[in-house]
Amino acid sequence: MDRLKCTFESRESTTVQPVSRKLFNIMSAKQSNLCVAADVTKSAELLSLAEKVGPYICLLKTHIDILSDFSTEVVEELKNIAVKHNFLIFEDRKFGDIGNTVATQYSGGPFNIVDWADLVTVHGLPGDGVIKGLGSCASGQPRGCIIVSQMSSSGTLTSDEYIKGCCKMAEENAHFVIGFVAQSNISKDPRFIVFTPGVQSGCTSDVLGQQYVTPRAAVLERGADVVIVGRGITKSDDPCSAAKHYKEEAFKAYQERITS
Ligand code: S5P
Repeated sequence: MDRLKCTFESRESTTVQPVSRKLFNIMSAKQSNLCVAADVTKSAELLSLAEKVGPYICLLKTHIDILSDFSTEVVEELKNIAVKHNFLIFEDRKFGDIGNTVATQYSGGPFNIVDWADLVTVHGLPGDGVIKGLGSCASGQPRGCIIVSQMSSSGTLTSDEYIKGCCKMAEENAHFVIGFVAQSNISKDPRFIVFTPGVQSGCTSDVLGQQYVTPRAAVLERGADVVIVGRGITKSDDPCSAAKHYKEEAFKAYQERITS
């Protein structure tokens, strides 16, 4: 079974990982493979954006440490909005340390991420202790991680060998790993979900090394299952219509891929 040719619906039954199953289910039900990167710095902005884009997304990605006014109330509110609009929450923490350290970062500090984020990102660099460390904190809650295996930024050090190592790590830890952040078709395994950031229509880069492709190219040429769109939506005059537009483009490309 080639990941690129399978429907999200059929892929749900290939895995027992609870967050993967939930995400495949949401993607099929909402016909959305769009994740919005909610890179805003005020809690009110985050909640207002989540309300606006909620109907069109399967996932909302946060960088919770950029909020200048973080409080536990904001994550409580965010969880309510996620339930209301049926999307999952993904904290892009990019954990990259030894297991013991990431476990305390995940389940403590001001953010207590394990309490509210369905998904988090990890770097493969430390080896699979990072995954085991996070997994040890889940205590029965449905939680999972995504391995950042290949980056969108120019000059990235994610070599082919590194990517292979990340894939092996995912296979050996599939109870907690739900997929990869990547820029190409790095895995055919239908259990794993490929998330591709660096997506924007009508713009190819920013001034700090970010590189963009269109949602269509991400899905059809690079093998993305889920496209991650930040400023293409958050900086638009109308984030609601922009989210609707990206959702439709990305899902149409996915439908073309599975039927071609
Ligand atoms: O390789 C990567 C991995 C990630 S998770 N490149 C990325 O840009 N990201 C994240 O995706 C990044 O941290 C940001 O939150 C988002 C892209 O935002 P945009 O505004 O450039 O679309």
